[in-house]
Amino acid sequence: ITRLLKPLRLLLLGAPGSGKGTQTSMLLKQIPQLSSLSSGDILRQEIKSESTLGRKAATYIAQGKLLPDDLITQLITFRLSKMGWLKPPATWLLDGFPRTTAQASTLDGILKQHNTDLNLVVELDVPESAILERIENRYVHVPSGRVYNLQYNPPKVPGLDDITGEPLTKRLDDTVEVFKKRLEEFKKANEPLKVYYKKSGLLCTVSGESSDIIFPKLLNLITSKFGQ
Ligand code: G5P
Ligand code: MG
Repeated sequence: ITRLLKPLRLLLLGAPGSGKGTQTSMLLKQIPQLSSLSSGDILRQEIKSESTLGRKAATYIAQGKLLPDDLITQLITFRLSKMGWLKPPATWLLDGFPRTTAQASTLDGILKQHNTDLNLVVELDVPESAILERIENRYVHVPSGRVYNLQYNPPKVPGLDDITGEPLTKRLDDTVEVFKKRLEEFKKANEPLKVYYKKSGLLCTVSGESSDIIFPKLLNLITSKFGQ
């Protein structure tokens, strides 16, 4: 267990399949003070509940395209405010938002209005060759966002979530064709986003072939800056 001595407001960046969700759940286990929010998980819950927003989101997600900036920014900042994360001492982790410079500068503006800010951005740098095969073997539990992989972390009972016993599903964007498109979209948006966070001095990179190699590096980085 790791205790933070200062509030951490962390953004994880990384390609589709790089392990943002995986590192998030590892960090939550290790750092009880931390809470997380994943834009993709929220959108998948909206799709499952067949809300108006969910129906709209599905048309983008199914094609591997990013949602329009204003739509996703409104959705996420509403959640941030509802959860009390805009109040300065909050400690949190964002997975999947912001992912364009427009989203990033809007979020910065909102945080600034509340006298708070992001204070760490970490890019998970995983070779493309390592992530392609992860996606086809991924299964998810939509209500919780828990992620499984048939090789790397299989569920205890095939097809069922470890905690609730509810059925696992495939993501509608985890096909070879859509994955290619997601990767393209990622590369297009990520370069300028990295420049943006490099300018503000927040960007760090953690590299590795697997999540087990990345996790101790990520934890070290966090504890060296925020904890013991
Ligand atoms: P998402 O949901 O944010 P992506 O594409 O950014 O989706 P994804 O696919 O969720 O990212 P991840 O979270 O980085 O990837 O990876 P993961 O789930 O932890 O790991 C992938 C798989 O590999 C899992 O099965 C895991 O068990 C396994 N694994 C992990 N580590 C290892 C390892 O070391 N070895 C092996 N063998 N396996 C491993 O966004 C989805 C869509 O929502 C919209 C967009 O349409 C987007 O495409 N969206 C937004 N649109 C606009 N703006 C935003 N901010 C948006 N956010 C979401
Ligand atoms: Mg994810």
